[in-house]
Amino acid sequence: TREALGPQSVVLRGFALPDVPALLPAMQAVVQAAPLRHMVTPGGLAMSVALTNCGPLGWTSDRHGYRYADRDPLSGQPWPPIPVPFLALARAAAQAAGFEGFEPDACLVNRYVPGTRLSLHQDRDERSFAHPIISVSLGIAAVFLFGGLKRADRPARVPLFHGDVVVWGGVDRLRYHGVAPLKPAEHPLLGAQRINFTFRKAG
Ligand code: MD5
Ligand code: FE
Repeated sequence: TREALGPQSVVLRGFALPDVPALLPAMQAVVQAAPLRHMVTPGGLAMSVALTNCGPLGWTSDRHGYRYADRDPLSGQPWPPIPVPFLALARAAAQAAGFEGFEPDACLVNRYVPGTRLSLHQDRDERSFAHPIISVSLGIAAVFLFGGLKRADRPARVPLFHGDVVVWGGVDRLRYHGVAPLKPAEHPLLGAQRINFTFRKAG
């Protein structure tokens, strides 16, 4: 099923479920090459979300700011490639939402454990805002906060479950958004965590 979140954003419920058996081992290979880590923000605090990347570009943060980098700052090596099943899923979801020809060059992998949150922000480190963003949720449920174009706009609360895929584009691309603190729960495949893959064309 599909639920419209905004004029050009949609939740595809369970869209990733058939791909989970291929996604999980591929993710294991990514985190083995580029471990999940807590990056520091320009404000000097460690993020509660642990993250890593795959693909030509990876999103990073440190005391100096946020940027996309072509190497993992921990290893000095390029980020691991985007696994084929990840790419196939991102392309299929974009197409299902009406965005033809989406070719991501960045896949951020976020890990949330109970208590982890992501405060309200806009995604604006990408070169162009013309491309959609695809987000895949796995593991325990989260409440996604979907705001407006101004930080003060009160966000809607949207539960996201294992296998859900969300596509944002067009007029919804720069909306403020975040994730409410995760409630304790256990998922049969992933345990007490939520994994999110976020696909972008950043360069
Ligand atoms: C998450 N991650 O669930 C979300 C999924 C991030 C992040 O927000 O920056 O890593 S991506 C949600 C998103 C992206 C772009 C636009 C909008 C939402 N939006 O307009 O609401 O870990
Ligand atoms: Fe974001």
